[in-house]
Parts: sequence; C-alpha cells; structure tokens
Amino acid sequence: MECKEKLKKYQEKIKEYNILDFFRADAKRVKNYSIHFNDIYFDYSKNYINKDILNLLMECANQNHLQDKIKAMFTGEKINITENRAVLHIALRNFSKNPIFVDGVDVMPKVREVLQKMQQFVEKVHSGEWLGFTGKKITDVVNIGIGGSHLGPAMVTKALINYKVKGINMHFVSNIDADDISSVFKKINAETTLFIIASKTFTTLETMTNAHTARNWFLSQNASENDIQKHFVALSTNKSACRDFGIPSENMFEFWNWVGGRYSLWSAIGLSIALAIGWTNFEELLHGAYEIDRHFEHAPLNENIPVIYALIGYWYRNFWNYSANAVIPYSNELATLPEFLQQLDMESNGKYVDIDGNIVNYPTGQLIWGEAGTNSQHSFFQYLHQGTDIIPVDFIGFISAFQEVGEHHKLLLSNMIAQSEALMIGKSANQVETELQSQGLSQAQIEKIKQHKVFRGNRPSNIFLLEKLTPRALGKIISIFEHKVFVQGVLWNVNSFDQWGVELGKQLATKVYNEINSVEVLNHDNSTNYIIDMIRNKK
Ligand code: G6Q
Repeated sequence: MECKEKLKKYQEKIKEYNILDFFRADAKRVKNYSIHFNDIYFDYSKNYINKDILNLLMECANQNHLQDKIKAMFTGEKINITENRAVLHIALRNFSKNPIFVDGVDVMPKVREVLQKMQQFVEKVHSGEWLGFTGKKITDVVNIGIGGSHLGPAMVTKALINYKVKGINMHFVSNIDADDISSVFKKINAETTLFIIASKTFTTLETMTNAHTARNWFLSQNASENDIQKHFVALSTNKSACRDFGIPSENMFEFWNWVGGRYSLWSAIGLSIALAIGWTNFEELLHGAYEIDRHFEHAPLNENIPVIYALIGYWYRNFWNYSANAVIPYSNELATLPEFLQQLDMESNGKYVDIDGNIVNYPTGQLIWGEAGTNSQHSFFQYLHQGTDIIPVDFIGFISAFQEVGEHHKLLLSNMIAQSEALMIGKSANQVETELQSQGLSQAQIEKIKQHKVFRGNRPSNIFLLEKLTPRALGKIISIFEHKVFVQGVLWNVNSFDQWGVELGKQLATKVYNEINSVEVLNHDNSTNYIIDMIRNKK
C-alpha cells in the first residue's frame, strides 16, 4: 500500500482521538516530539502525530525524492523548470568556501563582489562620505519596489527596529496608489533622500510608475538631471533598463535570474535592510539563514526542523483537509511576518498543475494568515477556539525581550503559552458548570449559557521558541519557512518557484489601462465593459 493510502487509513483511525491521548500514552512525548537546534526550540508535540504517522510522512517524502531534490537545489540544478532557472537563494548566504555552479560557472565570486559593493556603499552613506546634491548627509531612504522586492525588506526592517542605525529613516513605497508615495514626499527632503529602485525585472508597472514619479518629484525640488546619480540607486537583474532610467552602472547593485523575487531579501534587494540596520547586522541575518541551510541540507529527516514542520503541514492539508494555517508571532516587531509568509508560501505552492504539467487531484498550498500576539487574541482567536473549522496555529516567541520593561515580556510569553495549551485542552462542560456554580448562578441559568462557554479543544499547534529577536535569529526563522515551503512543494510535486498568477496580473492591467485612455469599442464581458466605461467617463 502506498504511504498516502496508509496515511488516509491512519487518519480514519485517529480522527476521534484527542491530542491529550498522545500525551497520556507517552510520558516522554515532549522530548520525543521537539527539536533543539542551537538556540531554536521547536515543539511539535501538540499535533495529531505519532512515530508511525511521521514515518509514513517521511516515506511520502522519500517517494518524492526529497533528499535528491534538496541536493538538486543546493547544487544549482535548474529546478524551476517553467522558467528554466536554478533556485539559489542559498548561494546568497553561502559562507562556505564551496563553489556553486550554474551552467558551469561558479556564481560565488559574483555574489561576494556584489556583497562587497553593497557594504562599501552602506558604509559610505552611514559615514557621511556619500553626500546629496547640496553636500548634505543622507537621512532618509525610500525603497520603491513591490512583492518580493518589498515585502522581505519591509518586514525585516520593521522586525529589527531595535538595531536601527541612528540618523537614517526608512520608507517603503509599493502601491501604485499615489497616496502611498505622496505620503512619503511629505516626510522627506530631496537634498537628504536616497531612492532605491528595487525591481528584478525593472519593468513592473507599479515600481516603474512610482520610480518615475519619484524622479519627477526630485527634479522639481531644485535638483538637476546630473544630481540623480547622487540620489537614485537600482537593485535589479536588468542593467540596460537601469541605464535607460538614468542610473549609472556604479549605482546599480546586481542580482541574477536564479534569485526568485520572494527569496531575494538576501541579495542586492536587501540593500535597504543593510542601510537600516548596518552592514554587520545584515551579515548576521545572512549567517542565521546559512546556519539553517546547513541544518536543512545535512540533518537527518527526523531531526530536521523545516522537514518535520513541512510534513505536519502536509498531513493537515492533505489528510485532514485543513486549508488554512495561522502564524502568530508573539512579538510586535514581527507583526508583518505573516504578510511576508503569505507571499512566500501562497505564491510558491498555490498551484493546481504539477511539475509534469498534470492537473493535480489533491489539495496544494494553504491559506497563510496571522497577526502578532497578543493583539490577535482580541480579534480572530475566537474563530480559532470555537470556529467550525480547525486551523493549525504556529506560535513564535522569544525568551528574552530586547529591552525588559517591567513584567511586559513575561506576560507576553504567558499569553502565548496559555493559548497553545488552551487550543489543545479546551474547557469541558463540567469545568464550565463548576465555574458558573461558584459564581452563584442557578441551574437554569447555567443550562442556558453552558454550551457557549465550552471549548472542545484538541486543536493543534506548534511552538518555535528562540532566545531573542536578533538579526541572526530572524535569518533562521525566514530560512526555516523558505525550506518548509520547498519541502511541501516537493510533496505536492509542484514548481514552487514560478508565479504565473502574478505575471497574469502584470499583463492584464496594461491592456485595461490602454483601453481606459482610448475610445475604442470594448470587447470584454458586460460587467468589465461597464466599469471601464464608468472610469472613462468619470461617473
Ligand atoms: C515574487 C514575484 C513577485 C515580484 C514582484 C516584483 O516572487 O515574482 O512578487 O517580486 O512582482 O517584481 P520585480 O522585482 O521584477 O519588480
């Protein structure tokens, strides 16, 4: 029998079990279902899993040649088959001396060269050697990019706010809605502002529109064309488009087509991060990711954090039919991590065609969502505790705060621990009854409200606990998620590295835009025609 058949049978068998039964059956469950790796503690004991299930999940991973595929990624094979590209974000943080070849050429010297150029630039800006057109030091950096050229840098910069370099204010513009860039213009001075145009292709409509608006605004502030080179830099794979925009090659930080947009914060796309937190901290971020890369590549599957994490997600998606997964960081700085993960996970694995071009007959991908704790406890946690759907939850916490203020941090962590426990143990009718009796309610009153206060529990969760939210720790967290997405892509047999849904949007908008600006007869469906007409006529 195939592993999938066996897992289906297993699910049938244990679907009425309670996670607590697993704890009762195994006094060492926590030890057996958790991994310590350097400063990361990953507790996956509160799940519907046992050794048999994990073994079957590994069997599925082996059937899909997981280890060969990990090797293929790390050695630069062109695993992104629809774009005929290697997938080498791991090369961007490869601190070993080992070469990595693409088409017979070692990519590492170029990677190091760009990192060095970035470092020199960052240090010049911070030291004041790099000056604006009136001889003033740079105080504001505006990153203009979208999707993969925005979400990672914006998330990391916010997450590491405690490491922020003094005297540099960061701004991120992504939306084509003019309100986004206009609000930034109100806060900056052209003489002391550096614009970073971050776009892998340098053709993305939103980014190029914002970039031209920024350029026009800059020129309207008593600056000349010649001054552009002091205030605009580009992060891209498209040298000629950067030149056409007026950015000379010295101001261009290159990366390569084997860096996927949503995996690009480690590349030149991370320039805004390095400007925000300083070069050493940026390198620390890369080192964190590198540590996990080594772990992912070499640890046995049953001790491998991204692998186990991915297998559990696959188990729920494909055998329990849970289509969503909440990620809740108990850290205000990490509030935008779920947003970043939405792109990473959903753009990578939201695919109904497998790698061989067949329509799949099983679910793939999942709805990733979340928000920082404790805020989310006061919004959607109700749904997690008593909603009709079960949503597995992944908690992320840190033992120490960056700055301890009174009892805040202990209270924050207490909430995380209590939520994870409550999701599992729930609250029985008997407990509710005793509680209500002690409050002096009559039996009739108790019967009326009792059921509303019962929590069935038995809702699974994982906990990631790290020492502190440092650049290195964040690098590790992101890398765990990247590799988890990879493993799930292997299990689903999809290409996790293309994004035709995004490309579709890029094409469609241009066509509609041209039609809005013309009087030609429209050939869409009636709903689309009518709305285009309304915009044309502004009514
Ligand atoms: C990411 C996607 C997508 C991309 C943006 C921006 O993996 O490809 O989100 O990052 O569309 O693209 P550019 O960097 O080319 O402007």
